[in-house]
Amino acid sequence: MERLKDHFATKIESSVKEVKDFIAEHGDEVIGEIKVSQLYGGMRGMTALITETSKLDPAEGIRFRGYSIPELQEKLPKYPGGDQPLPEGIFYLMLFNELPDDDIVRRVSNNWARRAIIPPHVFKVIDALPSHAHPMTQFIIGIAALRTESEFQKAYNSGIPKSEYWDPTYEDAMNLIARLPRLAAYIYRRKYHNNEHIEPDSKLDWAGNFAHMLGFDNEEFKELLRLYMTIHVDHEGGNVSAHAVHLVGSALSDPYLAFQAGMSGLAGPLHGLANQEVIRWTFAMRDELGGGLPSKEQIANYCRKTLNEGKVIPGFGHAVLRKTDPRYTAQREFALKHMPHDDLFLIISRVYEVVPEILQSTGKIKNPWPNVDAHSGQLLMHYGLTDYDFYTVLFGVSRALGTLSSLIWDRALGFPIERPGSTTTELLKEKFAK
Ligand code: CMX
Repeated sequence: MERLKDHFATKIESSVKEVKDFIAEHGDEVIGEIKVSQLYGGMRGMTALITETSKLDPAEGIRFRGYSIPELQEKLPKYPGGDQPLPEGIFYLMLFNELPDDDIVRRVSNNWARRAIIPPHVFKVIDALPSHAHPMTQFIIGIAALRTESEFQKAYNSGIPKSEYWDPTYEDAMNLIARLPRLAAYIYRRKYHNNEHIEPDSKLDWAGNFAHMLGFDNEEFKELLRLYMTIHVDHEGGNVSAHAVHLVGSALSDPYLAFQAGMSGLAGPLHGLANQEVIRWTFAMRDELGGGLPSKEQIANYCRKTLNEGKVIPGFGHAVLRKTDPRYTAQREFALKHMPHDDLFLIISRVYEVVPEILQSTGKIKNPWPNVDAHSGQLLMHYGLTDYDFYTVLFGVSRALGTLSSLIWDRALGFPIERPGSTTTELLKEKFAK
């Protein structure tokens, strides 16, 4: 067995015992109540899942295995000469619950580089799609085509016992993570760069190589992608993409099927697609106002118009968070350091000054503050990645790290098939009429 997997195997027994003992001692205790309004309201605030890799606090934001984003920016290993964390590090932290050192991160990098082989039929499947197919459509179909490589499927068919499910899940997860940058870069170069593809450079780190295959060898862009790939990994278990991966995986659908389901959720405009929508909305505003930096009043009027048309202002609001998303702040700091005078950054900053008050004034929006998607497009635009309908694919590549490390733990801990109950309005009415 390889060293990383070997190390993971040593963690399983004690974790399984810990969970078993905990359930034996506290299994009958109550952690909350469910209100009727929550059944109709997208289960907001209802703790119903175990996701070990990260926890979202409404007031403070995300913590990965207890560490905030600024803490991780300080503590996780960096690329030589760089100052942003390497995504290999946050993956290791989420999966192993240990902070990695430089050596371990290099091992993860090398491990993924070895696994990053995509069979030719996957490219043929992508090539069969019309080039106008949305990049997320191509990404989801590419993941489905990669499923021919599933180790879990093979192992299940050969009758592997339940106690070993985690092993082929680990293999599939690691292979998929290793291959996604290549798949995403293929989609990008096919759609926007005349099908001119760039060979991987296995000497680079995972995100650096991804930037290289996309066609961006600028060191600053590579640093951006390392940050981007780190902060988008995970947002506890209840968001649509993470929940979908967990739910579909719970049927023992292999990681390719489970992750594909998650990506179908991420492609929705209220979730990950918001990163493309932010740029679309901002450009439409800029164009309507005649270009340049709009005044606060112009932005406010444009926001009111958006709301009056019954649309959302993309990049603002959150189902859990009740403050500015620390992932937004991390990106804003990157912009302040590297491009404080960028035209689009000035617009995004001014939008940040105007939108919360307008959203608050509607009286119905629980969180008027910006989320992760309000900023990411501006940074990518600055370095020339201007094809914004590709942005959600970048989010998706990163989200693999959190959702798939969680899925490995789901199998290691032997979590059952997910099957919550449902009821009907009629039955609820009857219940409360009594
Ligand atoms: N613009 C306009 N209206 C908004 C809004 C926004 N940015 N955010 C919330 N609202 C509205 C809701 O649509 C809802 O309206 P109705 O009562 O008429 O249905 C009302 O305010 C209350 O919503 P909420 O409880 O504050 O927010 P939800 O938990 O229901 O939804 C979210 C959360 C993110 C879907 C929502 O804020 C939104 O649509 N934001 C814009 C899209 C976006 O940026 N999504 C990305 C989120 C991060 C990610 O997953 O990537």
